[in-house]
Amino acid sequence: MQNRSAQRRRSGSKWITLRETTSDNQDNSRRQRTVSSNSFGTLLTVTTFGESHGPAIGCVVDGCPPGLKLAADEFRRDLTRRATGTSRFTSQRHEADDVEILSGVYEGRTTGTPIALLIRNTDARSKDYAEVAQTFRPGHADYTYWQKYGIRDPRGGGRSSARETTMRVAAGVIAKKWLKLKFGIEVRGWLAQLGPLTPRAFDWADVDGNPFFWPDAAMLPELEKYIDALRKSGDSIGARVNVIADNVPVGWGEPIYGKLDGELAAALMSINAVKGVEIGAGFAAVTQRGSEHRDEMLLDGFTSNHAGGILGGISTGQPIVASMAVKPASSILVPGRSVNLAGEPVEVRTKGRHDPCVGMRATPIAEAMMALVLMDVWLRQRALRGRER
Ligand code: EPS
Repeated sequence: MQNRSAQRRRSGSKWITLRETTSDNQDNSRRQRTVSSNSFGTLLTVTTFGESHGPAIGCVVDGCPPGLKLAADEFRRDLTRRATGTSRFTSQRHEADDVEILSGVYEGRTTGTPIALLIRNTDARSKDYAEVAQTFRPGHADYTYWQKYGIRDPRGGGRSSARETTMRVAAGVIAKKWLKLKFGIEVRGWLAQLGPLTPRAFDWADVDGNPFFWPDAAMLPELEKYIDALRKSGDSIGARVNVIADNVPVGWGEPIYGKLDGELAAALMSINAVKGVEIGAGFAAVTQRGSEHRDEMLLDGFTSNHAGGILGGISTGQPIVASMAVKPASSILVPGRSVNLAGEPVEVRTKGRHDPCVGMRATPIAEAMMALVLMDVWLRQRALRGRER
């Protein structure tokens, strides 16, 4: 068996340690008892599967109570909001994103058994990834997947692709519907910052009327110009997405280790490219005084919502407010230094159909994750208190 530092010395590179001999790989597979993390949730669990360029992607939603009306065409709206190719400002991959309900629904209603959803990939162009297969895109999960598993599907980023988020959105449609019907809960998001640009006005009516989810329609020409120039330069940009849930009853979420804010942060942070999450005032709390940050309580309610609707990990009855930072995508045309599989220095330029701002498509994904967390904590609240609310 080869010793890793000896291999490093031989390849002359600190990056190449895992493409080892066959006997090493066999040894690794015995040693690594990895726990898969393709599922989340406690009483409402979601498991996603599939790769960006595989035949299909899918999910299993388990724990949805019986009796909810559900039809395949109900997934259309949110999947289209998230999809690529719906404007010139996103990746030009054109997926049909047609949902097939494979199980868990009978005569148009959920049965309480696992709901399996499938979407076939119809527009993968794997030849774009021939070069990527031999290198690590700087800033991409190419490198860590390869080191972790010793093998990776490089086509379209494989499992690490934003394509996976399609199934989060599909699962989220079920949770959003349930929460709305049962409690009137509305989960909505918007793009709160695109690179240096922030909205100067806010109107919910504007948010769904443009491909940016931007709440200030008067600024759209500015955004379009910005993204057009960015795309021309071959670069990408980060973004901030805000998401809010209205009408969440007081008392949901667990204390201590199962805090609602902790679960939300984990769920949002699990979205591809998310590098930061804030709840309520978030990092602004660092410079606030207690007298400013606290939300005073009057007979008719709280005077403010710096807590983001959560105190002690439990919902206050105020809107739940979260915000996330989405990094600029690493698949860009601007050349960057990296190494190839042989441990040699290379210059990487990523060709293909990529997003200049992945954050632009993240609003429906953030909504879905928040809805799934809320439905899960409600199921736990019902189990704890033995009643609907
Ligand atoms: C993605 C790269 C592109 C995007 C893809 C996410 O994939 P491809 O090169 O195969 O076109 O189009 O986004 C989707 C397909 C989607 O449905 O979101 C990436 O590297 O994450």
